[in-house]
Amino acid sequence: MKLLIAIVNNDDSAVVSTSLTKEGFTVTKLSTTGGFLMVGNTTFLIGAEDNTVSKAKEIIKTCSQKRTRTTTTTSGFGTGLREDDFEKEVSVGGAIVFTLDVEDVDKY
Ligand code: 2BA
Repeated sequence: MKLLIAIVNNDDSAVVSTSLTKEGFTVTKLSTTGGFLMVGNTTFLIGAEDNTVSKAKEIIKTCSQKRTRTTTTTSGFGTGLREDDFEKEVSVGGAIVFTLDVEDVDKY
């Protein structure tokens, strides 16, 4: 079994979640914040059998759009965003997916 940690744009999270569950995946959705832009994104935890991992990744890829964002907030200053990062265009997403080996799963 693998654990997928998928970080997606908030605007795509509903369709990602619906599409995954429709295909039989079990997902946990976390509200998270990107450390650079300091805006909300969504992190999914997905426990998937090895032979279904590529299907889950395909769904996430299909449902996640790439966007351009401008750093118009000063909320990150002092926590990572530097002053010369202000009003800089960055490309965000589609999705970042980490794939981890799962040693064991216990369900009580
Ligand atoms: P943020 O950290 O808010 O980053 C938003 C976008 O800003 C990134 O898009 C990237 O284009 C740019 N960026 C991030 N850090 C930067 C830096 N130190 N200097 C210059 N530009 C930077 P994505 O790469 O698509 O990432 C979207 C979100 O996914 C990130 O939001 C973060 O929450 C997460 N993420 C991406 N890579 C990660 C990683 N290696 N580890 C943990 N989280 C990651």
